[in-house]
Amino acid sequence: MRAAVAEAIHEPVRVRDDVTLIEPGPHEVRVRLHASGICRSDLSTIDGVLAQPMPVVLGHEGAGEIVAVGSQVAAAQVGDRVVLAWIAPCGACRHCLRGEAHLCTVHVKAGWARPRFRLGDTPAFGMAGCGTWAQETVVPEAAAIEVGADVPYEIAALLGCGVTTGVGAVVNTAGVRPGESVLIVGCGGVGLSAIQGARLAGAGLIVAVDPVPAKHGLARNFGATAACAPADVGATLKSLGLGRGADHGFDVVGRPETIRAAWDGTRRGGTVVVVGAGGAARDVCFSASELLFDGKRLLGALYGSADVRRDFATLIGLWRAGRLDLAAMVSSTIALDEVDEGLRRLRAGDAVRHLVTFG
Ligand code: PAD
Ligand code: ZN
Repeated sequence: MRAAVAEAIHEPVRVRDDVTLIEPGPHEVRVRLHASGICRSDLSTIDGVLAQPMPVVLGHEGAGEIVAVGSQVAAAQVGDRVVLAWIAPCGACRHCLRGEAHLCTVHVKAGWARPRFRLGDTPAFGMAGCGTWAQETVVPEAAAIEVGADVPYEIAALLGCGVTTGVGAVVNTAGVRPGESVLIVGCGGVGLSAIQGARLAGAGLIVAVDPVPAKHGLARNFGATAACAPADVGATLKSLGLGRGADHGFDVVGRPETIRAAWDGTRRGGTVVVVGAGGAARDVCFSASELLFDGKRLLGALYGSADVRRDFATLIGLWRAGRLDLAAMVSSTIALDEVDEGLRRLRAGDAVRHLVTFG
């Protein structure tokens, strides 16, 4: 079958047609992909910012239908329409039992121990345990979450990463309450989802920051009160009566300076949430004094602190009720062969989400 593969960092992504899959294990399912988003984390894998074992079939934000199930699969059935979760809760580890399903590593590690793709004779991994830029993939049953047959694949795919992460960072990680003020640094697919999350949580003022002017109109469309360039954050907050900072600040870029911008734009006692996925070699500076005396809470929002078993259904409910705009998140749909162009446009900052579709 065909799949888009990164063989080494900084190498161009190649669409190969000699990719094969292992047979699903007893608790695994094989999924035929219909739609898959291009997320910045795919680009960060190619750039070596996010470490992934290679060669890797890219893509981790996908939806499709189950075409085969392992011998001990409990509930999933051939024909089910599913969204793939890149952190699938095992349900039994310490994190799962503590209600921290987003920190479960059981299935992630299994994907590293037993790569599910082959390039000729060479084993290849699936990005973040998924590998959704492929016609088909094999994942644990727990990673294939059923959605109703009424949910178009192009809509369902978005839940696999960006929307769940952005909305979840606001609702689950920060716990934004009605009337509170929010600062969002970075207005890509995840940041715009965070803006939608802030609107859903009933936030008062929502301030969006992005260097790309075209993102400002989009941010306002999704619910931001104001949008500005990075250099203008202080003045914009002040003009809205938030001179001491917003109640909650979100970094949705993942660079030291944007994490700092989120921290600096948050009031004393407020919550600072890191959503962006930065590299292991990048340090962020905080003084010992400010960490204590500013009394801010600094939180990481891995996968929007989501429990996919709960949150995918909640988000679909909001979409069905017309309260979560998923169609507007899609900038374009492209074929697998055009994935390079989608990556180039994401890098240039002109995309919300490009969706790879498989017909
Ligand atoms: P994206 O490239 O679509 O959006 C990033 C946005 O940041 C773009 O609009 C840029 O213009 C903007 N930007 C760049 N520099 C600045 C700056 N100095 N100040 C403000 N904005 C800036 O990416 P995305 O939305 O797909 O992903 C955003 C980040 O979230 C990225 O680091 C990705 O890897 C990470 C991510 N994290 C998780 C998670 O589990 N926490 C999940 C998915 C993605
Ligand atoms: Zn992602």
